[in-house]
Amino acid sequence: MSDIKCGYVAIIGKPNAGKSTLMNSIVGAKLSIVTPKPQTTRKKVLGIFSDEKSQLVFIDTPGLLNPRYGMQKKMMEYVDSALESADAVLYIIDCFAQKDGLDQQSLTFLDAIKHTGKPIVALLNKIDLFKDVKDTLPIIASLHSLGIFTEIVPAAALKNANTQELIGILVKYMPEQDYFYDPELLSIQNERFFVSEMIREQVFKCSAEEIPYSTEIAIAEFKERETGKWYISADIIVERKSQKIILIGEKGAKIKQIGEKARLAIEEHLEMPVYLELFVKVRPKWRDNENMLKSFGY
Ligand SMILES: Nc1nc2c(ncn2[C@@H]2O[C@H](COP(=O)(O)OP(=O)(O)OP(=O)(O)O)[C@@H](O)[C@H]2O)c(=O)[nH]1
Ligand SMILES: [Mg+2]
Repeated sequence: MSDIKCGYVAIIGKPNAGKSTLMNSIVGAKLSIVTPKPQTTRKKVLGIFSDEKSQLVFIDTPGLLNPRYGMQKKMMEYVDSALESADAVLYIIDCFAQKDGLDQQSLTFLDAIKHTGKPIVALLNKIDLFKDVKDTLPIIASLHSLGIFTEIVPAAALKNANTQELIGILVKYMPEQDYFYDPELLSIQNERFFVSEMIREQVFKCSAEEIPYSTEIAIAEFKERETGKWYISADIIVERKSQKIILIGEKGAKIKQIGEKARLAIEEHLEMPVYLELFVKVRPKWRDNENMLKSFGY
């Protein structure tokens, strides 16, 4: 039997808790997009942490919610399937937002997770927002009293604080088995996925109200070239004409801003100069359209 410990860790929690930030911090690469807005992550994103003796395959998931659209239903299916494959669940809590104890919705979600019978490690995130770390002690005590968590770890994903301790704890719950993936590998998603996510990240950051939530990205062309710039064109899908007008902006200023920021991120990721073209298209009610969801990879 190998003495390597290896397995899957499902990162679960409410929207905006810091799940994607945590995975990126641990893996040391920007694999999952992060924005200040809730419901940023929509699919499962894998991040692989390896050292000489262990491999943790993290599954970042969309924030827990009660689905209203077909898209949100799919998002919660990803959470279910991540839970299914997990050897341990890492439940992330924004301890600043939940400083008076977990809300009822969180407790309901946790009750369902408990029924999987998997070990649940709580990560009390964003402790940097407290002036005095001691102020987190009552929250830790109230989490203890729930009797759901096998461990409770205070941390700040954004500052990479206490994440080493977390790794040590998670490894304990992994079965003894050989590496699933080449230890050099950080992720298994393809470049098209990263590119579309980087564009979506800029739409989230550069637009307001319902627009980010009504938007999807479809890569239309992805041409790798031996010499010169790679050519990538993508459609930004929205639900209404009014949203298209806002996203394009006066004289195209908004879409230009989104394109420039996305291109810089894509170039850094691909380590290649890129020519990026964006088109805004209206697809009414795509979030409830099974075929369209499928074509967007849900
Ligand atoms: N102060 C502070 N902010 C954090 C920390 N971790 C994450 N954040 C911020 O919290 C916001 C949400 O972070 P994400 O990583 O996108 O959260 P998420 O849980 O993946 O959110 P969804 O994908 O929407 O479910 C971002 O603005 C992060 O910068 C932390 O430790 N401290
Ligand atoms: Mg996320």
